[in-house]
Amino acid sequence: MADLFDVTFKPVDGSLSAEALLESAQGQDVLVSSINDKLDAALIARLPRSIRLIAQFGNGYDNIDIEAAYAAGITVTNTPSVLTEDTADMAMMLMLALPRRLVEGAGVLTRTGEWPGWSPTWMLGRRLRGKALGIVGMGRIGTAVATRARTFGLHIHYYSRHRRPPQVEEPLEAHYWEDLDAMIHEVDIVSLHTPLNATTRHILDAGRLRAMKQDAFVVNVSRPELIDEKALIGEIEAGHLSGAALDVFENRPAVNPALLALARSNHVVLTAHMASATLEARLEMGETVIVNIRAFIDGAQPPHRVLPEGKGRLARG
Ligand code: 8YV
Repeated sequence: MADLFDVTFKPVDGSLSAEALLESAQGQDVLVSSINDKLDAALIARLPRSIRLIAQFGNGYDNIDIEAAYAAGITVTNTPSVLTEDTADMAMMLMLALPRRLVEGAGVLTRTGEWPGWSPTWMLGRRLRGKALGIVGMGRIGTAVATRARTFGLHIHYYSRHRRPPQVEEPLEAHYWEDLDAMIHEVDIVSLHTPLNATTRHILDAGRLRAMKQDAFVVNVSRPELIDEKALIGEIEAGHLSGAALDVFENRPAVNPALLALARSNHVVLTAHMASATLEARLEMGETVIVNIRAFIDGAQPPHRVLPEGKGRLARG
């Protein structure tokens, strides 16, 4: 970026306060944001007029009020595709880690050092093969997860706004559910791969969590707000759900102490928002940001423009 543009980098590899962000945006044409930057309507209204493009470094863009940016004539772009495979790997890893007691088993050697030695009943987990996986959101990442899961012998079920064509469904032998509630009853694992917006916030609410099978579990590498986290904790504590494997949690970077306690008692596996954290993904995300900026500056339609719901691909801000 520094070779191509006149760039001001933020001093730290973390979050900026709203004031610091606004200050750093002074005199700039483009703002490169990430999930940590809360660009809500109030902040967008205060951005300097010079900002014409918000180039998100990330696939998800729920930190940005897309409607407000559009109304202000600011183009928004994201970096889809380049983190699909890594994110799907992480979902698969979490899906295996919980029933096969990976964290607990590794901890015996590295944390407690108290290994009694092998026995027939030592560290019994649950088999993944043959279980039913319910995928919520069968977009790029959901489909990549389904492809992996099928290879592991899981039966693929999915709920999505739109049914996928036979070319997608048939190789996966995927069963489409029009009704999420109906799917929830039937599956052993629910994995979330849908963007966060007003309709998907708490898509796994208390009622749906309660409706899941008793020994089912939840995987989330998407956004924490898709799950009613308090209800999830309550259901696991009450033994109504066998657990959860989560890469994301509400009120990040803090973690609810009750969730940590469940992780310590091995009902929950927690990783720290690292599903797309590979060097390759980060480099490709950066390259995608650059491509979006270059196209925009050259007066072309950036390839990964994000538009508000209902606005056509060719609509311009
Ligand atoms: C990113 C993510 O690392 O791209 C996304 O949607 O959740 C992450 O994996 C992060 O959002 C960077 O902005």
